[in-house]
Amino acid sequence: MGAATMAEVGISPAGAPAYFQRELETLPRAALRALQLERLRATVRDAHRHVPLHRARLDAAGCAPDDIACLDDIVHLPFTQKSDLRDHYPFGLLARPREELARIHASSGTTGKPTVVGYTRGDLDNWADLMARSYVTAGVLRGDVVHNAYGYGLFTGGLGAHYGAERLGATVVPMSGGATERQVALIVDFGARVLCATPSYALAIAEMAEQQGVDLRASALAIGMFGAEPWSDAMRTEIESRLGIKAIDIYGLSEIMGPGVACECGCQAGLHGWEDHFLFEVIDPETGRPVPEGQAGELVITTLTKEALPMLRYRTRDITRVTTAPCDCGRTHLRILRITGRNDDMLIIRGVNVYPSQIEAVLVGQAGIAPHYLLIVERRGILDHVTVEVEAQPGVDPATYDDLARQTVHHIKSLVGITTDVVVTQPGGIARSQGKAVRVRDLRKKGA
Ligand code: DLL
Repeated sequence: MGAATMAEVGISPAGAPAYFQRELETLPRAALRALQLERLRATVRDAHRHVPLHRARLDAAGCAPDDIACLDDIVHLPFTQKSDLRDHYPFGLLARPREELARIHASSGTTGKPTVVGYTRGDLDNWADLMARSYVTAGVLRGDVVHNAYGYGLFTGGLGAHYGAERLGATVVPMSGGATERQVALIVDFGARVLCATPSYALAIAEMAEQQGVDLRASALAIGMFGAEPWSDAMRTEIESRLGIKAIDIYGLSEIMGPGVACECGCQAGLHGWEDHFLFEVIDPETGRPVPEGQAGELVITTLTKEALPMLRYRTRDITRVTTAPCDCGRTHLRILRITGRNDDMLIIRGVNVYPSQIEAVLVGQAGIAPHYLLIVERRGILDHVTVEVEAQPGVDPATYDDLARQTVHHIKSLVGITTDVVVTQPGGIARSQGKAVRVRDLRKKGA
């Protein structure tokens, strides 16, 4: 379905929500599920026919593509995970000949081979539509200046946000990350209404503006499209007040597409996952079984329209909850609640499971403390131990740092339930990110 026929772009008479693809975004849930079933069957058929790994696994599980009678049958399909992509590096999971790829993206991968993903023309077309849909869902209008500070290159953030903005009919400023001083100047000079960046980099931009005496709250900036890393509601409040914008959460992953798999609407009450293109499940990461709606678990995604790289039950490792309750914006697609963190990032401190974002939520907004932090995890004897390095706000007397640290230890203990050491450093003591922030240094891992 082309954008030209469906788009109702930027038509937002006061109060009325604008849609990019109204019919699809507001499809009654029964029709949406029927569409999903049809597309699921086609995807499984395609994967079985063209991808040896999927064929072998489906056959071994006794799942013939034509046996899928209803969406719930998905639980019989085998999972796919990141290591499958690595093990079949670079093109082993493609369902189309390499010659039919229009583009390749890859994740850097700190260990071993990178994860490589490919797109046909049709995949890129759908991606641009879904990103454009996400922009409109967030409140972006045709003709807006979109300042894109996501990294360009193999990372999907830059080009994903770029082509979606072009598809919408916005004016894109292809900045990429870095050169923060210049970012501030161009946001002001070009009249950007929309900022695309990781939340941590958005904060670095806010800080740079403040240091330069530039008040971005007085600029045209109105909306931030922030994602690619976990962030907390406390961080949202901080960024919104410092930039004078509405901060919208956007989610995605390269294995499934890139940014635009799910995006918040103006209600900021969960991210609409685009169910006409993806099937979402939440499972218990231990047992692999689905959990009831509303309960936390690992997000699992099956692609429904991807040609080059169909993914069956991809285990994202991201922990969240979903709801199919109606949303005030009128969109019928389910909502994924804020991603608390990745399974891999979970720390177990004396038996308590902790995500870095929970500690972030305590630090951000605390008087005297700046929202820049690093968690250092090490083994002391038989126990894991966390030291929280966090910055003091500019202007705070260094003589009070120890007091601040003691208060922070107390807050973390009472709100998160773990005992940590806290070290308060001078402003600027923690490295700023230009993309995905590194929040944890794990000294238990070799080479950290
Ligand atoms: O980060 C795609 C993206 C770009 C999304 C720009 C949003 C904006 P990857 O590099 O493959 O792709 O990393 C995907 O990042 O599995 C999550 O763990 C994390 N992530 C992405 N968005 C969010 C979010 C891009 N809104 C991995 N909240 C995912 C929390 C997020 N975590």
